[in-house]
Amino acid sequence: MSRVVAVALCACGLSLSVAHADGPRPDSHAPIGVMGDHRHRAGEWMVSYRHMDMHMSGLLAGDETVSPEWVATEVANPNAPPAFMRVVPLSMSMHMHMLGLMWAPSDRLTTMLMLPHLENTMDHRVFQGMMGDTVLGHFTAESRGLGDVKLGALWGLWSAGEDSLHLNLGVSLPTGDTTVEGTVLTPMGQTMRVRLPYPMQLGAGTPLWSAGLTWAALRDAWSWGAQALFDRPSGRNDQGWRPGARSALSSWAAWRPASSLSLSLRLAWLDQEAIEGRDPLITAPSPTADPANAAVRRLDALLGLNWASHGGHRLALEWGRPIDQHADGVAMRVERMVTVGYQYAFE
Ligand SMILES: [Cu+2]
Repeated sequence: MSRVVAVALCACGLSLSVAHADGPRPDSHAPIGVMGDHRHRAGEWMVSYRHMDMHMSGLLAGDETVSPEWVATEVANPNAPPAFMRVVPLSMSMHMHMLGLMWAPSDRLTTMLMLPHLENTMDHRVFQGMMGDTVLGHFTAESRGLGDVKLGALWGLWSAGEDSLHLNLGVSLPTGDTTVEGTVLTPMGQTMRVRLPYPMQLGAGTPLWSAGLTWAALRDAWSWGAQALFDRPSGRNDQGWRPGARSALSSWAAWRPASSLSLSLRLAWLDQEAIEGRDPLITAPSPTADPANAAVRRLDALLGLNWASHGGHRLALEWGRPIDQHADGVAMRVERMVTVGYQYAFE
């Protein structure tokens, strides 16, 4: 968190020093958690770096918070035996470093490339034997590496004054590993090396197609916009599963207290469907190893800050937390998310 505060203070300090100059509008880009939100002029390039963190803690069944003991004694294991989920995730941290490249061959078309590197850790509580709520121990699983590389195109559909609408098209390539292993503790007290559950895998193992629309409008001290994005997997991967379809809706408004600084509020809705198929090597008696448990819905509220300089440099920060979340089965509860980013545009 201290890194986040440092970037925020830095951004504020820099904005005050150039507050009376006329640079690019900070809010001509959406809050930094939104991807594919802006196009570039013909011949313009942009490189970017984002650090995205998400922290999950506790468990959700439907709309209710549930305890690890309840999961271990009441939730049926589809890979039985054991009959119940004896290995219960307590918390998960997902860190993503993402390098981005944008280039506009024309005023109408901007192309994008995104390279993600992921670091995931998940803490577990293991309950002893086949039943009861005696705790046997704890372990942490980790995975890290390249995620799925994404290619995108933004096609201008309409613009009038400071209002614009574009089409988002993209494909993510199956560059992330779907066979990541880790060392786990079993309810029988053995330490084993196994393929880790779905949320710890680094990619989809199959291309995901995405399509959407982004609308943005700028006025004097205000701006606002909205984006709808839909991801669909092309088929099952070599391990026998595919991620569920994903629909994301986002809308934001930003206010400029100074010419180079904007503050934003965003609401983001996510609908993630269940995994289809299953990997026969993912068999842990754990909620994260059941493909049905990937189905979640969430509404997040996020506060953001954008700063833009003359020379094409931008810094941005966005922090948020869910205001409503639902799991079709049993899922981890999202606590908070933070994105910090740097962008540099040049010709
Ligand atoms: Cu850009």
